[in-house]
Amino acid sequence: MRNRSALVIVDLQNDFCPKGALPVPGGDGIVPVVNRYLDLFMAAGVQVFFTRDWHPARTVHFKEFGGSWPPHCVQGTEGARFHPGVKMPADAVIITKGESPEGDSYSGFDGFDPVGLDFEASIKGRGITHIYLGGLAGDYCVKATALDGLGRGFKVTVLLDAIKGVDARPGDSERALEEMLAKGAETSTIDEIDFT
Ligand code: VGL
Ligand code: ZN
Repeated sequence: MRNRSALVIVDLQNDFCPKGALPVPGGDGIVPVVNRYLDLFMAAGVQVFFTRDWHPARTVHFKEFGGSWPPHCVQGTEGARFHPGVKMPADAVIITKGESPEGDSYSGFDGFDPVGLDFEASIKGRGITHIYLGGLAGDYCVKATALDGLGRGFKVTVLLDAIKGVDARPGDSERALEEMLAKGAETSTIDEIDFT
């Protein structure tokens, strides 16, 4: 049922796009299809969520402080803004994650909505049981969000044409997808989308 569904676009932010601080190769290539999904889901009355990676300048997530990554998506910077080509619906709900200086927070389920509800509470409160997932990076935050969603009993459909992986090791995206499928995720592309 379409109103038990949500479209969740993960971390489609400047720093994950070419020229950003932690670029996903071709990451901005998903923007046109994400806009098509937005049109389609909005027309069907489906609630849309955008997660954003939103780090303090000093966090154990960054290499300099013991983590894995160059500084990226620092709160309030241009790199942390959503890609300017995304047609963000006025009633989209933004889920903010990665604010703690003490953790990584890859999953959207580590994030909070604007009134401070965690993502699970925020979607459950809206009666949502099925999430359709797109965004960046396919082999990190999209994967983590999918696995958390499945683990919490949500139906998860990965939008294959609206994700893009880092592939730090060749094959990471492929393995991420296999793991999501093994845990029960379904997949779709824009031409196959069916809300019934
Ligand atoms: C992400 C690495 C570090 C992501 C966030 O959004 O996939 N990846 N922080
Ligand atoms: Zn991050």
